[in-house]
Amino acid sequence: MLVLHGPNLNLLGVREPEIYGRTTLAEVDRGLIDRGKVAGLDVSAYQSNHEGELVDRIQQAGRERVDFMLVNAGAYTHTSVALRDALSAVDIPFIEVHLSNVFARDRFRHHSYLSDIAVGVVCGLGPGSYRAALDFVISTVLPASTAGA
Ligand code: CA2
Repeated sequence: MLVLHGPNLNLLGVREPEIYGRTTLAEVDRGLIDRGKVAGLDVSAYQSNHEGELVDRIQQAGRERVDFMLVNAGAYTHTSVALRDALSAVDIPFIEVHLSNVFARDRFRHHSYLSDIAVGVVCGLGPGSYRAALDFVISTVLPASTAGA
């Protein structure tokens, strides 16, 4: 499973802790990787501030036949047809994740180019948004996809 982080999320835990908390991105990733390992799930993570690099990583995930993704596209959530097209093209199921409650913030954050093609959306729980999404994958999605294997 791949966790994809978009622009500025590398600043997590370093800037604006009142909105995004004090946990760093490395700590978020470590928590997900460790939780995955306990469940027998290989979790890798990738962050980029560049739209094209995120598109490239999604296409690579398609070639690697990645089974599931957690996607926090950051601000590109609200702007990027390119990320939407890439996610549609690879056809890998994904959960859209946000640290903050985007619906309690600026109106322009209420629209997402990704939500309607996502399995689901988790927002507002801080790093717990990623954990909740991962727990869903571990308990619901992957057991079904490996049933009978
Ligand atoms: O709440 C989220 O996870 C967001 O995806 C974060 C994006 C924002 O544009 C979305 O509307 C919601 C912004 C990421 C910026 O991350 C920072 C982290 C720490 C300090 C500054 C920025």
